[in-house]
Amino acid sequence: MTTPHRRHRRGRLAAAGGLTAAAMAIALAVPAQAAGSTLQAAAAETNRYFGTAMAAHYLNNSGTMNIVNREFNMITAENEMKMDAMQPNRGQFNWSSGDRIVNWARQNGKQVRGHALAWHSQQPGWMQNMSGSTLRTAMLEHVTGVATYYRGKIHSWDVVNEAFADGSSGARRSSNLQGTGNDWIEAAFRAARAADPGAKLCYNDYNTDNWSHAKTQAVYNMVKDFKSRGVPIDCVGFQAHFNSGNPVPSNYHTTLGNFAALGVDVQITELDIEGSGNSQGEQYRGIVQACLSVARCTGITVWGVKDSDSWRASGTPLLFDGNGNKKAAYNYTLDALNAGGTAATPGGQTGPQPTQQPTQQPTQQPTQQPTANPTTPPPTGGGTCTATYSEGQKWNDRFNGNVTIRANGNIRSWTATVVLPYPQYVTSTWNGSPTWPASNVMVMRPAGSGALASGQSASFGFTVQHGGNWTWPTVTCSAS
Ligand code: 9MR
Repeated sequence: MTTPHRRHRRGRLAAAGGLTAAAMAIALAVPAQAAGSTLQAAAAETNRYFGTAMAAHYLNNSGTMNIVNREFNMITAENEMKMDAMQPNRGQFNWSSGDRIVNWARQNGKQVRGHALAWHSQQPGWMQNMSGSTLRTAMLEHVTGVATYYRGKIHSWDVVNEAFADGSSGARRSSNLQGTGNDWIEAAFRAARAADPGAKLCYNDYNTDNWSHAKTQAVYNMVKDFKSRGVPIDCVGFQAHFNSGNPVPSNYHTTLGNFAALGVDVQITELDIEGSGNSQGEQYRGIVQACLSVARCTGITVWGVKDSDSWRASGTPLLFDGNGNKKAAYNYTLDALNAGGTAATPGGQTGPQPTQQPTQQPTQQPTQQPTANPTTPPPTGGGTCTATYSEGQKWNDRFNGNVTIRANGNIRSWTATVVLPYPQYVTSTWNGSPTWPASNVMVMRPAGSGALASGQSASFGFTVQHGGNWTWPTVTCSAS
């Protein structure tokens, strides 16, 4: 074995532990000169993951699987969890191909990016000719069915994939899903959140890398709008498929940073760059550097292992050649990861997790009612808010929930969105003014002015008829 023992040991630690806090703490504690000898170990030095797409046929190739196991700690199924694979006949889900990949990943300490819940492409035949409310219902049933089945096993879901048009229009892509109404994307996100509150929910697209492109701006504006209205979005995926006609833009760090500033994680989700030699390597380095310059750029995934497995094999776009040898692009990538950068600080999900709530008792909150502070309204807004759910009283058939809204910076007002998992519904509310954009969504606004100075809190509450589902509702908050 030619690898120095110390370096080898670090790689194994990160591989065995995935992104556990312990593994990261160990990785972060290692001096800079002890460079990570694998992609996952080097990425873990700045608290990031390094992933690959994986097709089911990789499992039959031990050489490829050795590379996957050694180098990567995040797995995306290349095709096996798409709509056509998951629900080949309406109402009849087929988990077998997705399970092979998810199970292998979990058994080997890897995390999983789910790809993709709703997309105009790779729809099963029965869905392709659907339209209107029939399609909307079928799409939501698909999102709910798949996200529920994989609940708790997915790090991030690509909830909606490629919904914007290319070119200068900045418009949505026309598709059967778009034809069901402009709100189809947010409906998909709400359904995904209700089905798996623990997964980060991403919008994923390509040609969104250059900050000055209309498509980039259009996606940015959608995410900004979603955040302002409390639509549950946690991350934006940048596919990052590049070639000579579509090179890595020099302003990539600007794009990633601007999206992150909206309050979402950003992830490079399908990286491949056609080319060879040093020029290909330099472009890979540019991507790594852009990600490492943005704290909320939390990980990079390449779209396959060996060039020969790529969806565009003739462009030799990946990090390993057809024999599994490391290319120059691999070395550039590893070196750029080892050079370090801003440590990643992933955001939490915008709604609390069911298991995280019991410590936050509503009894702590009465002194922080909105009525306690209307005499000192902040002069300006601009802050953000955090919504925290806490359990209230429980009965056989219903429970009370309390939500604390805390201002981070002065805010003029706030809006909280409560998403209820099926079949729950709200029977009463207090200390707020509710509206109902969907049967399982309550939007709560302050009964009074809603102004809070930085650090101040307000609270509201509600009673839920749970119908046997004891999962707590998820709550998000936006401020003005
Ligand atoms: O790599 C995937 C390829 O095997 C499939 O034939 C193709 C079908 O659309 O999808 C490829 O993956 C795509 C991904 O799901 C979404 N972004 C673009 C990827 C490359 O086409």
